[in-house]
Amino acid sequence: MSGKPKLTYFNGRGRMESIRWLLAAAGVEFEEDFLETREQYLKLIQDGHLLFDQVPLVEIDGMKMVQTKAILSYIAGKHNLYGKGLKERAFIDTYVEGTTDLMQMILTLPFSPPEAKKKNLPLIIEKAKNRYFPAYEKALKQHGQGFLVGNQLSWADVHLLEAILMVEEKEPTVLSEFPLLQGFKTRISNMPTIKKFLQPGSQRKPQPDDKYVATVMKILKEG
Ligand code: GTS
Repeated sequence: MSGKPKLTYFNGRGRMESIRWLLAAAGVEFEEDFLETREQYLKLIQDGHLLFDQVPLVEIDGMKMVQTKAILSYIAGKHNLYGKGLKERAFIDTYVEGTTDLMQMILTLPFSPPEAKKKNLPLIIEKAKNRYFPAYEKALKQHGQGFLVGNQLSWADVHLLEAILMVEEKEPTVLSEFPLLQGFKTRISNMPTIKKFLQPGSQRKPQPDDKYVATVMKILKEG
């Protein structure tokens, strides 16, 4: 056992991608086990490794953790990315929930039928522009510290950058009306650990394609 956290999930973004982002931002090296077959998934269940029969699974510090949010909170707390005190933590949780809601809509898109995909993408971009990004622009303005919470990088910043890049993949000009978010994106992207994660060859995963969707469906669906 190397002592590095071990991540078990499909070879794609999904719910695990934010965990990869947060570990990378914290400068933590990690190993990955990719699920390619339903048999692998069923074996994890049979061996009692998945508390709710679900992935992501992260083996860390002697624990076999499931539930994305619990895993992320643990990593954030362990690596000083979870603010100072209860109030900063409450703000971080609030901002993270917002970006989770936004990213969740994009993550589920490839799994929806073609008509829903076509209809929902413009609605998601509209929500990013009119609901989520104005809120983060305002938060940065009011806080005035270059970070969302406190005066150092937190989980909220890492998550927001992930969300910005995800929406930009769909709509490259989405930040044109948000000058503070543009500056935020440049600043946070250039932090050494994050810069490294954004370079080709890192463990960051590409946008899901049809093959990825088919693999996930095959592994999770019976019959
Ligand atoms: N609340 C859980 C979390 O956030 O970790 C949900 C996990 C979840 O639904 N995982 C899916 C799963 O294992 C895989 S995916 O949605 O991440 O692709 N589903 C199997 C099942 O039987 O629910």
